[in-house]
Amino acid sequence: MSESIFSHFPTVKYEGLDSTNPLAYRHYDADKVVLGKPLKEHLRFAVAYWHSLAMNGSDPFGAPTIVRPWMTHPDAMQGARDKADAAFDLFRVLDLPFYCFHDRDIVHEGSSLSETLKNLHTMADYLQEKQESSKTRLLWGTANLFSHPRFMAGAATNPDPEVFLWSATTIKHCMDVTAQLGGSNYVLWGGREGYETLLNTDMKQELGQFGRMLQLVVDYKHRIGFKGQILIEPKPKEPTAHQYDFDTATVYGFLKQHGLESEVKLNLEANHALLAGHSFEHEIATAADLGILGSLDINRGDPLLGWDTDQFPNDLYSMTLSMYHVLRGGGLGVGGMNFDARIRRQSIDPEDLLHAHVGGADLCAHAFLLAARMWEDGALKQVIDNRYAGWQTAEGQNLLSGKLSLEQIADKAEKDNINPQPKSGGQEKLENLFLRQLR
Ligand code: XUL
Ligand code: CO
Repeated sequence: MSESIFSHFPTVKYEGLDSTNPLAYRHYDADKVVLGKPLKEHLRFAVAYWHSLAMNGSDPFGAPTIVRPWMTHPDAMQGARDKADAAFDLFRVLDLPFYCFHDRDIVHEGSSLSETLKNLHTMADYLQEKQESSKTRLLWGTANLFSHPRFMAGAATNPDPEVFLWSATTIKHCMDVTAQLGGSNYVLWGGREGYETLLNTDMKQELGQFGRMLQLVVDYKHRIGFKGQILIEPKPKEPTAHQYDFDTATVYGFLKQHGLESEVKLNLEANHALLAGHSFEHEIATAADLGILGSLDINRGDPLLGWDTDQFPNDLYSMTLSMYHVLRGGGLGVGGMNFDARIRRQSIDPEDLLHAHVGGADLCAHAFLLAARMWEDGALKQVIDNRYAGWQTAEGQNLLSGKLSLEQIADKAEKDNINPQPKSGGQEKLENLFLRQLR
């Protein structure tokens, strides 16, 4: 176990609103009991290994700017261990309860499938050791089935069955490792599961393969007795022009088609919602209503840019609405809030990572506390209940019961000489009501 770039930082503490310490939590009071349980159990924050430990700041126009010692180690396996040491130091400093990883974040590929899997299991054993002396646990594991060129035409949806085989094998081992480390969830983000042009794509064939892979995953979960949730992470575009798991509604249709809607939930990401032309709260509310709200990837996009910028969140308005719908949906259960966010290319100091997470955790905690207060006082719910109150009357219920045919409804409407009057939606008043509570 080596010293790392994070070893010398003290653990970030909650110091309250009056603190002027930039590396203190001002809202995230982990043990504060809200709605019957500690804040940390509602929020279940996680650090994303790929952004915080593996990302090097390179972009299509320039070389890496973020160079960590483990990235240049001549012995790659020792580099992977040094990276894990740094990861657990970072978790200790941030005092956050969970982390998430892809196989490729924790260790490099070998020269064959077997060697690649051996590397994975070697590092999983090392992470298990690290967890023994840490409070931080695994929120979810996943497989990177998109970076290597073999996946350029997809993983499960690849025209070549050998790539399907490779992917299925990788997922099996990543699920084993996730179970070994006590992960609460296993995530499937369809990296390159999509297409660029119909000139070379048999969409029906590809979606059939995609459904088969998901069924295999669910069957295996039950066979090994994995108690966690299987989660799909929707995203509409990038890297492919047409990603198959477009948004919550699309994925729900896919789950229904394969009879898996009670087996699989969703991991929703704020930036992906934006790319789909939705808001984060829309995606959360939709999933909550469909009973498939699983976990969240917390970040933000840039509305001026059409790609996944994965920035740390800073919009209290949208995050509070999002948290409100998490509460309305009954909370995240064994899901959590993973900071699928990265520091900018110019933020090259280790300390930049700390500021990013402290700000993100505080923003979410602040939003959650505000949403909890709104949920408890019930004013917003009251407005909506009143707006739909007509449906609670005997007449309203009758319409929904299926007892009346279209002809009976038409006869009755005419007999009663109905004359519905427009009513204000009161949007501006409600926006003021909402804004006034953001303090
Ligand atoms: C990509 C993305 C991934 C998933 C995990 O946009 O969000 O990092 O969260 O594969
Ligand atoms: Co994500």
